[in-house]
Amino acid sequence: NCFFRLHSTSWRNSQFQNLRKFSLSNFQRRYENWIYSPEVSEALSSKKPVVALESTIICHGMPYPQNFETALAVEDIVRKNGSTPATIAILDGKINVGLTLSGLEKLAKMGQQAVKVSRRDFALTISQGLTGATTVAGTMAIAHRAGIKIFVTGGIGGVHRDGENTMDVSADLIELGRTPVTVVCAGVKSILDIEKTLEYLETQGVTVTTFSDSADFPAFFTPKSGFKSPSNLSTVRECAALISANIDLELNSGVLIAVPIPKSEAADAKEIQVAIESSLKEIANKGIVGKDITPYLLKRVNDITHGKSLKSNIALIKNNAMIGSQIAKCLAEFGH
Ligand code: PSU
Ligand code: MN
Repeated sequence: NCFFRLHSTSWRNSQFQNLRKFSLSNFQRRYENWIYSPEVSEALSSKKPVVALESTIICHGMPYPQNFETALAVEDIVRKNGSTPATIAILDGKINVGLTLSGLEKLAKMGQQAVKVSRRDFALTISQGLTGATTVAGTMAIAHRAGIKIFVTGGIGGVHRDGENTMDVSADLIELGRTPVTVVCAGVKSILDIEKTLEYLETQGVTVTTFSDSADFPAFFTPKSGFKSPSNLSTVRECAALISANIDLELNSGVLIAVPIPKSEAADAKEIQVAIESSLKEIANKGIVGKDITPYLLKRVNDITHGKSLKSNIALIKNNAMIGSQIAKCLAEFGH
């Protein structure tokens, strides 16, 4: 779909649009493609807490209709815990901060037909008028420009296994190094190399903390990865104080808060591990590369575990939404 659009869009038409834009100021040009939902726009202008949510998890991370139901449920949890949800995506070339019900449904039904938009994909997706789902990196970039400081998701990308040879390191890690947004997630999936991911976050200068009494960094489907988190904080208030200090210093780097999945919702570690190993063999055999790797692994792990991984995935993102919304509320009380 994307390939077809690239080669068929009228060149003359796009040249014409570019010429028209010369009469606008840089500022007008920058925001001409942005649409805020009334709810988000009101919250931002009255300095109420806002929580950004990503859309790649909807289009490339979960099947329909669970993706649609989960996206709606997560938005509601954010509201119930005192913040306003801002799901971010690109619809027909426009950056949407906060989606309507129909926008959300369109994306959920499009699934993998939507472009997976990380930092490098914005210019192309917008200039070609395409519809895209933003990754953690993409969502952070937009959230920051919209003035949103907290972003909740399930899991972030990381250093892939064998990444020292393939150089497959998610752009999420570099974005965390250069964009001052806090990402609340359930750690990193063991489809990745968790140890190297933590190492790389350190290199990028990202403040990493685990929201727990224990300093064990979580492994997404399970509360413990066996790798030590650089720090751990056990209250929402401490998390908000940490973010506040990061913002005040203007370090311009991000914060990662890893929230372990509640024990009652955790998946069977061994069953997940077996599913991951066999999915990793499949990508090698099928020659799947680049941005298609993560969506493929997520889907196959879910198939092999007969939906058990999806069930845990939904539970942990809801838990993250609750905590992230509470942190955003507390951060607003600190004046941010
Ligand atoms: N990990 C998950 N679920 C997801 C993703 C990662 O458990 O949905 C998505 C996120 O949008 C993340 C992206 O930003 O995959 C990372 O992709 P890549 O590995 O290609 O950088
Ligand atoms: Mn990659």
